[in-house]
Amino acid sequence: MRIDILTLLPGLLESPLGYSIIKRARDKGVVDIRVHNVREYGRGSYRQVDDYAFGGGAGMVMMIAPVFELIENLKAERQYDEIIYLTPDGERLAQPAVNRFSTMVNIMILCGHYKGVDHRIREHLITKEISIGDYVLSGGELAAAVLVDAVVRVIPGAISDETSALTDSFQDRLLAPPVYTRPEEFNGWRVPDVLLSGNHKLIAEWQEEQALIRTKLLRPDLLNE
Ligand code: 6GU
Repeated sequence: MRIDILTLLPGLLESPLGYSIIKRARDKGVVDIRVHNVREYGRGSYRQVDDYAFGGGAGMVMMIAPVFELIENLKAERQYDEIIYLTPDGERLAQPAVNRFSTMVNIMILCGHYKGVDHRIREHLITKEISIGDYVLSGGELAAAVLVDAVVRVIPGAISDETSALTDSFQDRLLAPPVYTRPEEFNGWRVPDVLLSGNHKLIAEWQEEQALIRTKLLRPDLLNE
């Protein structure tokens, strides 16, 4: 899978995409992530990428031409399954969309900044608008890191233990059960006996029950979807 990310702040993205599962997936060739600096397509000797909003109001708007040119250059090289714009007024991201993105061949992600991008980009080039939650970030970069992390970890081959991503919270619409490791007792706090029993059927039943209890308690909304 190939992911092209378009941003005004490439530095903000490179670090979060350089560790752990994403780094290993990139090193293995499971995913090819390219970060493109929109400023390289900026106008004039100052490489201008933003301008005042028509109609007034505070805040700058990302200009149409630099973003258009970069997107068109990329589209000339390959076909994109989805061109995603990250914006707080997009569709709220959840696991089903993440799983769908993970099956795609090429996706492009545009990070919004300032007051956002000229709306004509959204009308004519963007195929999907995504938000990562009901709060406002300074730009789409951290949202892009969240989206890419979520997508890459479910690509087959990204995680060595292939069942691991499937046992994540949300994959079965349930929160994950609690987990423990050694020692069996710490400060008098014991690991639940069933997990030490060696009875795999009993353990699986306990984990399923815990997942259901925790979902009912913490996220009852997930059970009514
Ligand atoms: Cl995708 N972008 C920004 N700027 N803020 C957000 C967001 C995205 N998702 C939630 N808040």
